[in-house]
Amino acid sequence: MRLERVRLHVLRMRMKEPFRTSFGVEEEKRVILVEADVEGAVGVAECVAMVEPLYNEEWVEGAFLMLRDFLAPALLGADFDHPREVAPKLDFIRGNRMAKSAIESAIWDAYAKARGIPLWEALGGSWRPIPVGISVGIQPSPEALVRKVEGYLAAGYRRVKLKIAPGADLEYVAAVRRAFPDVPVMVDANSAYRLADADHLARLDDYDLMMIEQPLGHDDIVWHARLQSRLRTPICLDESIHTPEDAEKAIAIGACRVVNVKIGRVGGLERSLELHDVCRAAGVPVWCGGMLETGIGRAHNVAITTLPGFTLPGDTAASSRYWDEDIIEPPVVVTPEGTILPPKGPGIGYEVRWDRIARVREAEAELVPS
Ligand code: OSB
Ligand code: MG
Repeated sequence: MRLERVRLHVLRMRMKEPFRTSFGVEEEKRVILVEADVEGAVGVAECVAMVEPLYNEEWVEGAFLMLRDFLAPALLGADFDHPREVAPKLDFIRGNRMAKSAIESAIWDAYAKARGIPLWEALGGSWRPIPVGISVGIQPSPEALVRKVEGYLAAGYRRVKLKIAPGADLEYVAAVRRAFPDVPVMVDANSAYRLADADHLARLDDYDLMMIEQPLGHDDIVWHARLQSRLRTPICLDESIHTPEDAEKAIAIGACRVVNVKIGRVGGLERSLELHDVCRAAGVPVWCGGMLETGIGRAHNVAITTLPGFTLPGDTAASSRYWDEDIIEPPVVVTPEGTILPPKGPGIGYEVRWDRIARVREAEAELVPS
């Protein structure tokens, strides 16, 4: 197999509503799509780097240059037998995992399409309806949050994740718990607390939460272990886990009892499979996180979620969560039972709407072997 051509597309897409976390507000999506030509098949994936480097160190403009000037040139013309060989070829470049993931995941899609099999099958998953939840941004008041959650539960979502931050935590969680005593609820702090807040965070133990995601530093593992020893609520790590080995370390010292898998955060599908395997071997459940993806990123999330270690509902909501008009056909839909049915067609299994993409494209680049 040879990577024959790479095309990059930078899109700007209006989101239905802004998404507020402890680190900022996302009002508009800018996203890089990567197309990879392999064996006459064209694979596609998206780069989940955000407009500003607030979730991690990557950002859209930087990721575009990373892909154009380093990653595509490193892979174009290279020979490989299987997409699992792609990730190691990019190891010589430090970090930049979201950019790496975009090109690697596009090659996986091309590989599956060339063989006429679904991406989930190429990844070793098995078909099943995937239970999904929804991530709810910080709202202006606890009452507003309860109203939002009510709507999402009515739409079928199986669990809700509430974004929290100092000043928007206990009261908000209490209001949701009071309104919906039996609904699976979790919270995500996106690194908004310090270890000194342990007593405050321990008060969350009263609300029977599935887990608290990334309460402490984005680059911390050790203090999370210290904190976990003081909480009944399981800690889930997101930002701190960049590699399968990070997860091994975190699990070894008791820093988390759950792991969030984001394909982009760990550098692609191969690394996601390894992360899944490490957690599964340790008996630690994983679930698939989200990065406000277009349908293309959502499709990759659906595929990885078919692996057996994904035993908790993920953040991969329906296309309609953020988009009036998604760039795939059909859109990702959530059943009234709160599941997504993985498509059975080749590759990601959704058609890409290039006509719609052309209307929201700001820039593009085409790269071929030199
Ligand atoms: O921490 O999981 C997170 C979105 C952007 C950046 C970080 C996170 C999130 C979400 C949203 O929680 C998940 C989604 O709806 O895609
Ligand atoms: Mg998170």
